[in-house]
Parts: sequence; structure tokens; C-alpha cells
Amino acid sequence: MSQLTHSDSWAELIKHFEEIKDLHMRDLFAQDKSRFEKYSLKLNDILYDFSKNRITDKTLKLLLQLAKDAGLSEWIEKYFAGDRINHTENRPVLHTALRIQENTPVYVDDIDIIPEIRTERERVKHLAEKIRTRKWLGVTNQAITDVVNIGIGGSHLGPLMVTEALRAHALHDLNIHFVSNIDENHINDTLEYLNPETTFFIIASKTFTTQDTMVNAETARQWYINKIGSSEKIERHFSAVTSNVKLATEFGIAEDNIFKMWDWVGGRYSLWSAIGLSIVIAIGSEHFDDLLAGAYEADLHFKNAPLEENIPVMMALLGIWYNNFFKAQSMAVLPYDQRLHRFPAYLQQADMESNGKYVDREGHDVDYTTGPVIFGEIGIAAQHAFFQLLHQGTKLVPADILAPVYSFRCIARHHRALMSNVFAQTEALMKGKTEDDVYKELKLEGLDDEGIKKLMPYKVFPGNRPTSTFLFDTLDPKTLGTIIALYEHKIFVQGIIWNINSFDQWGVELGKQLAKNILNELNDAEKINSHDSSTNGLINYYKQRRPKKQ
Ligand code: G6Q
Repeated sequence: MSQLTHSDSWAELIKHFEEIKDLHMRDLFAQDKSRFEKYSLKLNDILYDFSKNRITDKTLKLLLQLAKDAGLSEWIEKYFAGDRINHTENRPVLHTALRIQENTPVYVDDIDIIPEIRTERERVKHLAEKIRTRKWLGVTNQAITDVVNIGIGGSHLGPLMVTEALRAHALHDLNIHFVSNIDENHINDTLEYLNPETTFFIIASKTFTTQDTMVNAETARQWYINKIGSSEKIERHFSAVTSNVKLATEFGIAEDNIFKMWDWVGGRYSLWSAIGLSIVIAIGSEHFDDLLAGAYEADLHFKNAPLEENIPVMMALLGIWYNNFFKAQSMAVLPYDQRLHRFPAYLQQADMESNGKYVDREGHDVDYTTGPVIFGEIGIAAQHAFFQLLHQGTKLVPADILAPVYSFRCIARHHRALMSNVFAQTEALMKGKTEDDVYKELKLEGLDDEGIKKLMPYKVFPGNRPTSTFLFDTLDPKTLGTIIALYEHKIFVQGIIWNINSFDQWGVELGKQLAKNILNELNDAEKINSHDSSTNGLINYYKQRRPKKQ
């Protein structure tokens, strides 16, 4: 038995779960008029309402005890101080250093990393501003009109999510594209309408060895050479963000156009580093600074707020409550702001790659469940799709809702309708619809008692489905920075309580190795028999059916 499941606080929580599991939130709200005041927190313009959760004061007390028993406060100190908490890779975890606003030093191997972070950021801004102000000229001395970020995973999802979210701040005559899939359709479809004379590529890869990115990068280079007729002035069209300067130089990227990454920044936590070059080009350096400043606000809050007033801690504890005690397998992320449409995909990686692990920090199998399946979609779209399961399915799916109080180019008619959905859905998920409600509704519609009786079971909603709502003023860079960092810290807290290393990703590394081996087997027409019968069968079927040139 692990220390966690062996602890007194765990045993108390199991006992408490038995007491509380049948309580209905409808009754909890009726009994306690101050639930909203009690169970909501604020950070700047962000309101976090977690009152529509299946909790009481006692639940929170016990969950907080669990966090204390895990030594959370000490771990938070280690995290910010640069201890090597990513022990399987022997690395510190310092994405937080990328957004520090003061000149407080942060040491890695006795060297203060802040000056280097600032130097690199200035280089990024300098290039970005030259492109934005049309001073960076391509091979035929024309300004850049299109920027293509080639990267995958952590070198793709963060920049893509943020540039989409902050479109309102972007230049209208500069297009940013993202290519991640090794499927040639992705790069072909992107390059089809672009002019090589006015296109600028960012090869974003921490390792500069990731197959998907390197194959796409090579195709981009060939495209440039074929279209221009030579590699003339190619250095004006290619840049790289990487910790592998040697490979980037060998690829042919000019040293001035290579931006550094460090091994103490994990891919999925790297949008704050030079990996954010595409973001800076899109929204400008001042807005990027605001994004960092927003994240820093979340860092300060996480570091300094008492655990019971700490938003990421509450988010994490609620997740643990449902995951480990209610045995919920998943969690939905439902932004109602259209510009957050890539946020669920971004969070899916951040959370599932960090906490999808069954081995604890001591190398033992855990005897409890860890990270949930994260999924999501724009809330409004999801209402017309999978909300059915949230309301009446057999699974408990806790959900996070994110919505802006106002929008940049607000059209009141749209925005009020949007928000009416936010409030109506969270209320309905919590309250449900009783037989009484259904009876009255159907009676009003003119149904007789016989008809009502037949329809009744289908029309009842059990309710008691938990949601937590983030309401923020508007989706500006600062607020977005804060929201992202709150989720990063939530993931950290859960990793600490589950006693796992949230910062390695051996599962992802495996995929990188496997594909390399099989690639060699695809290069000729020879029949393969080195795998299991299914893999052999699939490979051989593919080899037989593919057109000659492929
Ligand atoms: C993120 C992961 C992974 C990584 C990609 C791309 O935390 O490590 O998603 O970001 O595999 O790796 P490179 O940046 O090295 O190409």
C-alpha cells in the first residue's frame, strides 16, 4: 500500500465520501445561502466559482489536509527555487523563471539564468518587431506577409492556442500558420497559397531531432529552393528555436536566427520562452510582455496565497476528489469564448502528458488513479453535441467552464445570449430536473397524465453534475497568461499529491523511437515478419497496396 492510500487523511476522505456521495447540490444550496461567497475566489479580474461542486466545508478541510500531508508548501518552494524536481531527467523545472518580472536571481548550477532569459527575449523581440514593421526583407527585398511555425507537441500547441486566443491583438496583414503533422497534406495545404519571397519559417524544436518537425522543415527548405530556383538568401527566410544549436546550424540556419531553449523548460511549458516567437510576431512584444506579466501574477498567487485561498490548489483538490473518490475518469474543459477554441487541445497535452503516469517518484506502481482523460470543445458547440452525456449519461464528468464578461468587439445581442447559455447550463447540470418539474412542464404543453407518465423517465435530469466556472473580464494577454499559469500550477499540485513526476514524458519518447525503427522497414518492398502478426499484416498490406512511387 502506498503512503498516500495509507495516510489518515486518505482514510478520512474515504469515510467522508460515504457520508456525502448521495447529497444533492440542490439541497446543499438550499441549506446554505452563502455557498457562492464561501466557495469562490478572485484573482485580479478572474472569478473562480467552485460552489457547484459536491463539497462541504468538511470536504475542503480534509482535502487541504491531504495537500499538507504531501508537503505541498515545501514542494512549491522547491519548484520555484529550481530544485531538480524532474528527477528522472535530473532537471529543474523553471518555466516560472521565464516570466519573473523583477531582477530576482534564479540559479541553475550556481549560474543566474535571468540575464540569459532576458537576452534571448530581447533577440526574439528584435526579430519579431523587424518582421512586424516590414523591415525584415526577403530574398527579393519584399516584406514578410506569412510566417509558418513548424513544430509539434509542446513546440506547437501553446503558440497555436495563444495566437488564436489573442487574434484581436494581431496585425491584419501578417498571417501566422502552424504546421505540425508529418502528413504531407498539412504542409502542402499551408504552402499552396504562399509566396516564398514573403514567407518566413520558424523551425521550433527543442531537440531538433523530432521526425515530424524535421521532415516538414526539409520540405519547407526544398519548397523554397524549388520556387526561388536556388538557396539564395535562404537565411532571410528560416529561423530556429532549439536547445540544439549544432543541428540547427547544420540544417543551414544562420546563427543570428537561432533562438535558444534550455533543458529546464519542458516542451509543454515552453510557450513563455523563444518557442513563443510566433506569438510575439503575431501580437507584438508589448502584448507578449503582458502575457508573461499575467502568468507571473498567477505564480505570485500560487506561491503566496494560503492553501485554502489558492486557486490552483482548489482546482487540483477538486480534481482529486472526483478522480480518486467519485472514480470519475475524465474531465471536460468548456470555453465559451470562441477564441479559446484550441485551449482544450492545449490543456489535453499539458495535463495528460504531465500526469498520465502509473509509477510514483520512488519507482513503484501507484495503487490509486492519476491524471484524468481531459477533453473539451467550445461550450456552445458542445451543448449541441456531447452535453447529452454530461446531463443524462451514466458517467460523472466534472467540467470547467471559461467565459468572458465582455468581448472586444462586443455585440450585446450575441454576448448576452452566449452568457445566458453559460449560466443556464451550469445551473441545469447542478439542479437537474425533478419529476415534479417535468410534470408541470408537460402539463403546460397540454399532455394528459398517461402521456406524461410515458415520457417522464426520459425527461428527468438527475443533476448533481459538478462544474467550476471561470469568469474573466475579457480575453486580453494578461488574463490569458494568468489562466494558463493557473492550470500549469494545478497540474503541479496534483502531481505532488499523487507523488508522480509531472515533468518527464517517457510515453512520448517511446513513439519517437518506434517510428524510426519501422521507417527503415518501409523503405523497400520486402515482406516483413519481425513483429506480431497484426503489425506484420498491416505493414505488408500497406506495402502491397501503396502506389509505386510512395
Ligand atoms: C512536451 C513533450 C513533447 C515535445 C514534442 C516536440 O513536453 O516533450 O510534446 O514538445 O515532442 O519536441 P521537440 O520540441 O524536441 O521537437
